[in-house]
Amino acid sequence: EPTDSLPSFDAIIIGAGIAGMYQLYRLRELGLSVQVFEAGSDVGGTWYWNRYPGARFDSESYTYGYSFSQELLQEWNWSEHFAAQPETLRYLNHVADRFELRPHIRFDSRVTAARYDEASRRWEVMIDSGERFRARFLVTAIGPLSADTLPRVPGIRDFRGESFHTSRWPREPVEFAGKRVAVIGTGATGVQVIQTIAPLVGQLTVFQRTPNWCTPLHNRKITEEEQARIKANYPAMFELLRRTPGCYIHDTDPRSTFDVTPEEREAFWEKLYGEPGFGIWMANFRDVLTDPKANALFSDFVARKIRQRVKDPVTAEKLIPKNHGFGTRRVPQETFYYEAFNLPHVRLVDLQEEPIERVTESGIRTSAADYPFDMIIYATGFDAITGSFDRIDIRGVGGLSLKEKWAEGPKTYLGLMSAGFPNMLTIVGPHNASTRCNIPRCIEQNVEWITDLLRNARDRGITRFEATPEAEAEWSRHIEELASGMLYTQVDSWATGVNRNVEGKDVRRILQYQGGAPQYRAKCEEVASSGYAGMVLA
Ligand code: NA7
Repeated sequence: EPTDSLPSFDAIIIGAGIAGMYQLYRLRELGLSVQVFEAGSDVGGTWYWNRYPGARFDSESYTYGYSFSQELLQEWNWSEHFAAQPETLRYLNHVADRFELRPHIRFDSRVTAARYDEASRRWEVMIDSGERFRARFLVTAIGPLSADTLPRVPGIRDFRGESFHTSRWPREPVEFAGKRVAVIGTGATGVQVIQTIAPLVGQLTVFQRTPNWCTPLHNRKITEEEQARIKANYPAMFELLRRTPGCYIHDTDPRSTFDVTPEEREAFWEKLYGEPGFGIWMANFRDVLTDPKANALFSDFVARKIRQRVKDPVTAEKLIPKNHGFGTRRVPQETFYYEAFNLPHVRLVDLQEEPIERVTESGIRTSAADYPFDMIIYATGFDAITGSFDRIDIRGVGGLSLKEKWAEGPKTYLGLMSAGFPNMLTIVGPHNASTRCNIPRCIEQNVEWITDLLRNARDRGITRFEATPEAEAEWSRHIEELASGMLYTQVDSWATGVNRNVEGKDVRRILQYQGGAPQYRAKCEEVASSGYAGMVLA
């Protein structure tokens, strides 16, 4: 088929999650013709795919919803301070219906390739049916944690029981009663699954490679009174979220750990441990995530909590991280996680002592034993931040491959674009503040910045824009500089791009903007108001 007869749009958006839906809303408002392609059968992205038992927010529900519509804010009632996945998916469906987004979204359509054509200054996009489409602008809204990964061990396909990756959980109900269940992985996902299914299963075996520092979520229902207060307070709350580094209601404590007496310190940490949400991570003393001594003291506080909550001292020691400090990896939020290990039918297998050798027809074989199972749950995470890009064959000017360009680490300008890939924008891309953020807040900022750029392009008749290599190099320097004082850069995790299940992803890279959302927002605004410095518009 000749290229110029392909269905053509002003913009193509990849993904109909929180980011893609909002970008669609804004570009349609601008009067552009927009087509969204979504791999899933419905809207919701992360909340469409992650239906595993126990999936829920770690952000306060009312801080997470979209902020762009007063009507939406006032009409939606969150039922809990930290809503569970089914409620969030209902919310996103409500948004899609309310703003009539579905007619512009094509479901069950995974984008496999995108190629920039210089002659026409357009992108050509291919989906898994083989169909092709064209658009002036391409916006990726493909999620930082959407490319799921499985362990690189033999035999995964041989297993005869049920097996699921948490982010590919079936839509039909899964029965647990009486079953012998394995969970591999103890990240934020594994923790939610384990604490939820432990009381339901016949027998639970947790395969842990690295323990994490988990802290209590303290979730509860929102009362009618609270509901009214939340709705009346939205403007002030969003003002606060604009000021805090991660757009949470929790703001860093300006004091150092060493400004106070040991007694005051202990009392403050007790208070944080008893409060809901991420305050313990984000509103702790300012040096807990940067000063190794402060970090060690607080890690010791949490270790004592774990020892108090887990009855068997051997299991307790295994659940306490030894090689990384508190908060240097994503902190899983839990309810009953540590107590689950006190149940007689729950056991912990430490993969540092006995690594998995293979999956068999009937279960899992480690170097020490054969464990029989009816079900294996892979809570093994994602090829984070760049993985979703690597899975699409994206080609820029002269056939340049994005995957190859980013092989040693991403190169971007503002985390929103990459030189050599004109007219392409990356919501929640690498080097963006979004993955250190209460994500919808940073998504809204990304989307609004992109919308302003495309409005500008439309009004000024601009058909091509691209970041300059110099601006990109400068941004990379800035990113590295911001990350340099942070303890998390010395630890393997998805945030540093390490995933040994993926070829070539065994070295740490700087993938995130560490300056905080307010500073990031200011940088983006500066670029826009200077007439897009660092970019060539033509
Ligand atoms: P994470 O946080 O990347 O956790 C994945 C877990 O799976 C982690 O405990 C890994 O151990 C473990 N894992 C991965 N591969 C293997 C193999 N091959 N063998 C044994 N164990 C393995 O992903 P989540 O889904 O929990 O959370 C992702 C984010 O989504 C989360 O931070 C939230 O922000 C939302 P490891 O630590 O690598 O030793």
